[in-house]
Amino acid sequence: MTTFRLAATPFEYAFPAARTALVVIDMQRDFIEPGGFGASLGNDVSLLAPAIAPIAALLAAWRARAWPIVHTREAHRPDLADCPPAKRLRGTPTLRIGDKGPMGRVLIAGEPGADIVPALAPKRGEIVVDKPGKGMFWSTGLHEILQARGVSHLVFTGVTTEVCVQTSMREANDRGYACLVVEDGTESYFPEFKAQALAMIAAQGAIVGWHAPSAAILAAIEVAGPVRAVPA
Ligand code: C5J
Repeated sequence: MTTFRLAATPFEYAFPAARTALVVIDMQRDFIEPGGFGASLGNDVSLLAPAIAPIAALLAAWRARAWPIVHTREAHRPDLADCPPAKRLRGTPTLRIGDKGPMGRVLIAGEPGADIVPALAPKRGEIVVDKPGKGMFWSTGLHEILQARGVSHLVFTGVTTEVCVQTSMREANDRGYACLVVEDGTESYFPEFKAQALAMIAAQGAIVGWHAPSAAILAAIEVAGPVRAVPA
């Protein structure tokens, strides 16, 4: 199997073709568009949009090679049985999880706001996981799905860097995956938190994992990688 190599922080990242999943965390309307959960917490949601184009480019590359892709959504059951009061009642948002807003009930599976933004909509055959927590392994069965497909490496994108991306990456690192986060494929409502999360991840000899720009990943796979045509 081909192994791809790229310059990353804090040192070279090597990943095997086909055993590396692209993970897109929570690129949902509720976080990215006005009127959703992110806005209800007082955030400037426009800060997340720059991640969309780099993620779209990586999705195209992964799809062209038929490599595994995971999309997550932070989304709860309509009866909120999987939303602990400690989560729902925290803070003073203008809309709480489950409340009705301009994009339907906030962070509820099946509601328009819980959908992934159209530019990054999942395609048939891609793994889509609704997660009730910030991390992608809590109460999802995703580890078993990835193990069954032989996935050993994860390339992370999505929002927000220091919340659901970092939590998921730490959970993945503990489960034995070698993880890289894409610098321009992740954003935060707080640019300084994004910078700090990236620094924490790579510190101490990649204690959680690596980070690199999307261009470095695309260059590595386009130079070395065979492209397989995949029927739509
Ligand atoms: C947050 C997320 N920030 N997807 N969720 O509550 O990062």
